[in-house]
Amino acid sequence: MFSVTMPLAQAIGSAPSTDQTSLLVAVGLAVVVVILLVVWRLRHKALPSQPAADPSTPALPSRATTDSPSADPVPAATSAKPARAGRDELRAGLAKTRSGFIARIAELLSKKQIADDLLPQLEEVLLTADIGPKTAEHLFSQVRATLSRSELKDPAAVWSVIKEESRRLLQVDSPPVDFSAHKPFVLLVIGVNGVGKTTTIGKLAAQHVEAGRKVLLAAGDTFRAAAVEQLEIWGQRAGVPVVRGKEGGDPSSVIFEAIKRAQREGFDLVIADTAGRLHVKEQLMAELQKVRRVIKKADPSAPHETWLVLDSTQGQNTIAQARTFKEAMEISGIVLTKLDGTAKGGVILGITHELSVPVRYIGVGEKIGDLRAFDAEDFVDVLYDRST
Ligand SMILES: Nc1nc2c(ncn2[C@@H]2O[C@H](COP(=O)(O)OP(=O)(O)O)[C@@H](O)[C@H]2O)c(=O)[nH]1
Ligand SMILES: [Mg+2]
Repeated sequence: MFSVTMPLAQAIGSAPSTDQTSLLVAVGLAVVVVILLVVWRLRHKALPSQPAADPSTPALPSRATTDSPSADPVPAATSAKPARAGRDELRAGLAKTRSGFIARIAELLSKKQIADDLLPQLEEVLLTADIGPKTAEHLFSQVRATLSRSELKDPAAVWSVIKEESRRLLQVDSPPVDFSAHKPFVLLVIGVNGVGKTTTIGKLAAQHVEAGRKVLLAAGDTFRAAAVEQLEIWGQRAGVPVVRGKEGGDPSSVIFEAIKRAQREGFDLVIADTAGRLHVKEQLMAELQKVRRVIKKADPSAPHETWLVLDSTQGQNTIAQARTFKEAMEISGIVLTKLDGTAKGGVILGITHELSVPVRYIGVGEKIGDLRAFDAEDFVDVLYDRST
């Protein structure tokens, strides 16, 4: 600056010629333009553009604003979808399933033009895919019915029909759960032993606590002391109390007591655990039906949701289990666990296809955060993603 302004001052003082004057004006203008450019650039660096809202951290209303029924902040299954958040975690959770039948279909369709004997091969892959024979036949017949002879030679067209039909099967038409519709809201969790009921309840409790709800757990698996202790450990992790009865006592009365306490003490949500191992199937179903009747004595509108937990590592067995439970109980949702540990996750298609019950959550690990609200769009996109 100094070296420029000094000659300028000197030049003005010594009455310059017209040529010198225009040269000096030009230099002066250039300097001003350079200074303005530098200032403009610095300002832009200092003021970055408005950041886009972070989709992974949706703003939850504070507790004070959640009392109105329409302002339900609730977790996952009901909240506005945190757009595409956690896709990588879902991809990791589905890695094994993606390497199973999906990879085999992809391999079959990997050539630019498919050979004439594609259809029998495709049928075989689908039938051995752990999605259940009924669903396999359904997908196969959709491919045949939708595509013309020439389209059947186009791998992208075949892939797209399978993917879109899978999406349709998973999108069971069912309204999302409104956990603020009742107080206390009673969620009954059922399923055979070892499928992940207690673990799922612990994870769910943590999510609802995070959403600002007052949660009470009912230790309805009274047959094993260890089952009650396990629920208590989850209760501590999630920071919620657990109602327990005597070992070997009546599960119905424990759940009844929990609902009564929730009514007295203003809890928002009661999640009831149940036993899954009884000697005979009929005995288990009769026990669960009794639980349901007794719950109705505490609150005639309850249970507000009954979720069946199924273990995806059991493959097609889960479809048979789901059928049995559905015959005995009204089931409003499915939780499919252990997707992280199996290539048999495609069974989810068979479950929703045969039962028309919505999948509410999926378990993708043993940790407290490893329970994801099920989103058919995301699930199918990740399952059928061929980019990796
Ligand atoms: N890998 C994995 N393990 C799970 C998942 N959910 C539950 N488990 C495990 O499955 C086992 C049985 O779970 P538990 O909740 O006791 O089943 P319950 O008998 O139905 O109550 C435990 O070792 C859990 O840690 C999951 O999503 N992924
Ligand atoms: Mg249990």
